Amino acid sequence: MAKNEMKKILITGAVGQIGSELTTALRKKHGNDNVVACGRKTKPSDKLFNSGPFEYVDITDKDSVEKVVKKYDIDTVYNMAAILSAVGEEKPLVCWNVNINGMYNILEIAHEYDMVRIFVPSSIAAFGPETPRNNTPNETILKPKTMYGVTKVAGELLGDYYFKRFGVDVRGIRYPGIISNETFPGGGTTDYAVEIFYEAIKNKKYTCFLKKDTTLPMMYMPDCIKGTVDLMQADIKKLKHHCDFNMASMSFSAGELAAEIKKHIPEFKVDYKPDFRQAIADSWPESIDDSVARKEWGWKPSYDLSSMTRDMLEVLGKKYKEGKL
Ligand code: AKB
Repeated sequence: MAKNEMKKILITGAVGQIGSELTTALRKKHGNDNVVACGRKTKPSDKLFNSGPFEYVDITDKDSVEKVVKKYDIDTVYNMAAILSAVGEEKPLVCWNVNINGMYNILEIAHEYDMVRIFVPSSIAAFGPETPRNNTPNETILKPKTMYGVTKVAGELLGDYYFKRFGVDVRGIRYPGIISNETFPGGGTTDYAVEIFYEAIKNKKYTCFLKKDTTLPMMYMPDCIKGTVDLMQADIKKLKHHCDFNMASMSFSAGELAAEIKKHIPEFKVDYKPDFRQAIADSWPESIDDSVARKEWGWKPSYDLSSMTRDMLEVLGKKYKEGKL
């Protein structure tokens, strides 16, 4: 088999918001038995557990990763295990340990086992207050003020280093806030944009932890999964970048999202009580320029604010009626 073919895939952080849906998508594409889902502690959903192999792995413990890599003959890793921005400010050392030491273990194992490809997510958190806030370019000032952001910049550099120095094919995207309806996000600053939908459906009211006019780049999960899989399949000869692709689809303020939901649920009420996450959001861009991803691997999103909102309310509304929310 050519080194280019991904035949046995490991997903760390598979119980998390992106990891869980990525696991489903990759199992559909590559076959259930070829995609090993890993979590550290959290019990996987029945869907995740019953659809293919599941293992408990702590990425900060190299041996535990290596055991699973050997057991399944893994050649590709999507390293989705991470501590996000808000929890990262509460527990900066844990954030560094998981996001950097954990990632380092994955890269070392990839190098030792001559793996085909590794995915390492970055984030809009790699940017900081000195970065141009609108249409933020791919190449720009990276001086984040959160520990999460520091680990994202260091992670991009580490991934690029492993590519250049050891030839490990590491790829990564700077994710915006991801909106989804399957697994709840945990510990991020953009989480409000998911919570608001659940509360709109369940209680018709929501207290937002960011100010009404706070605008951030966001993306609907189907686009996030498509972009991630497309980058991993892109022809390496066309990639000039590796671990630091801007990827955009929509930007909106908390107030604009509330107004969009109100079009469907007119009685929905939102009030705003900003907490410590406001300062994190204020240090991030409002919109980003993803022309590099479009050019190098053909990135193109499908959802905007209105189509994402309609779909979120439809999916969650159905779950609510079935007593599953
Ligand atoms: C967070 O809010 O921390 C994440 C992110 C933008 O990386 N969703």
